[in-house]
Amino acid sequence: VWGMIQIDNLEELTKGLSDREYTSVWADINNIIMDEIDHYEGFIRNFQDDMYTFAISRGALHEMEENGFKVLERIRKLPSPRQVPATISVGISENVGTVKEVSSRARAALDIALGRGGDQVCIMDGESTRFFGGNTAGVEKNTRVRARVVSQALHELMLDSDKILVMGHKREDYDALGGIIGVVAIARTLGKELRIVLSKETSAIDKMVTVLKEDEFWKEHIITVDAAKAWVDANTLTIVCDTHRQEMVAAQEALEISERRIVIDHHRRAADFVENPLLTYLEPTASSTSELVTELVQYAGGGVKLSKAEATGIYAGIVLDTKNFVQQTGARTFEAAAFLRRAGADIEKVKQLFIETFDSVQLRAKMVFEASRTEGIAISVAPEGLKDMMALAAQSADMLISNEDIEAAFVLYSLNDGGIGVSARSKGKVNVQVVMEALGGGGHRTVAGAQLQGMTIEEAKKAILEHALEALHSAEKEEEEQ
Ligand SMILES: [Mn+2]
Repeated sequence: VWGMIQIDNLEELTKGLSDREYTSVWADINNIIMDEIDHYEGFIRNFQDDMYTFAISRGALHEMEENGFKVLERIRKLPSPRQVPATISVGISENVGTVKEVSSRARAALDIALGRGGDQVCIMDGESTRFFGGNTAGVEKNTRVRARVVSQALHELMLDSDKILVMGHKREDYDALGGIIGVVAIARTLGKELRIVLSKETSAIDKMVTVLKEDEFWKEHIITVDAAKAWVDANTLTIVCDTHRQEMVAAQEALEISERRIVIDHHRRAADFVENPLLTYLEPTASSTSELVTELVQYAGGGVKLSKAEATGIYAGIVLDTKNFVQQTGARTFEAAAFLRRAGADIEKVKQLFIETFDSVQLRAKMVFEASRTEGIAISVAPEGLKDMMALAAQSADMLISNEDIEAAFVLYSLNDGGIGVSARSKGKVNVQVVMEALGGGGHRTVAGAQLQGMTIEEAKKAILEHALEALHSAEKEEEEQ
């Protein structure tokens, strides 16, 4: 049985300490580790400040497991000068062929233990992967070390799988898709059966999906939620991007069938979490899942190739979540963007994606948010200075009218000739045709419009509201009389 031990947080433990204090902290930890292996009559060697390799008998491993790896707790309970508990991670491998293989598996097991947040033991015996410990909240480190470790752990877990299913959250956005693309690019090199499941509950990513599907690979490997449920089995490795909430994933049933799950996300930890993941890469300091997977792709090595379309798709994820590099953007965000750009990310294409998606969604949301409501009448005004707002104003009116308490909705926008355009919608009770006709426009009972000249926005709003309330009241009166 071969093993590796790493002290998880020697740097944090000893930051700012004198040499003498450093040595004393290190010696305390070292003694416990050495005693533990001695106790089981094993061989151990310390080969870096924080790294050990050891060999023990099968019987010893068995006993350690029976005892629940008390060594973790003994380390954690050491007095610590900086109030951070010391923790260690242990990777153990047995039964996997040559000494070379067994030692490299031990390294992989250690990476998985670290990837899960450290302070735990991971045992890989060629058939199963078992864990002990992991009781402290993992310290999220703002360094690339973790990206490298996670990349290796991800690689190992993929290698261990026959089938890999990749998904994002329900109603995928560009960041979820960017995460999916990165993971798929890594998985694809390993020759495993691979599927991507999309929820199809949104059209927000359609444009990018269409571009991806120009490539045979993407065309053939995207499946529906139902197909995913039928495809997965307990052994399938399921990788979730851009959410960690079980309720939010694109294909929840498929996720629950598979017992081997990985989460890659940048949102703050919620109470609801994908059940019992093998590996969690949760980095709330990162701008986006797309940024995280870009680093994973970089660490995965030269074999992983991104097509131009794929690099563009991941880049779009970063652009979305950083609102074009102004929000939550760190040095690593730009480094990831630079890597994607070198890989052929097409910035013009990304711009095109957002002209019809991000910008318009935001503008629509703004118009809905800023709507005022008087009884059942909603009125909103498109942001000033923007041209060609007719379609967006109409969509905003559609969104407003789809609310329960709104009977009629009006969205005003600037016309290129200086006039005011009005987009009107009704559920049917209020006849917006009559309202618009009173102002020189026209249309139907539920969909109408007008173009107003020689009025200010305020005057127009006032006039519309008056007519609309009149129409609403007369409709209500009619209802009462019936
Ligand atoms: Mn995101």
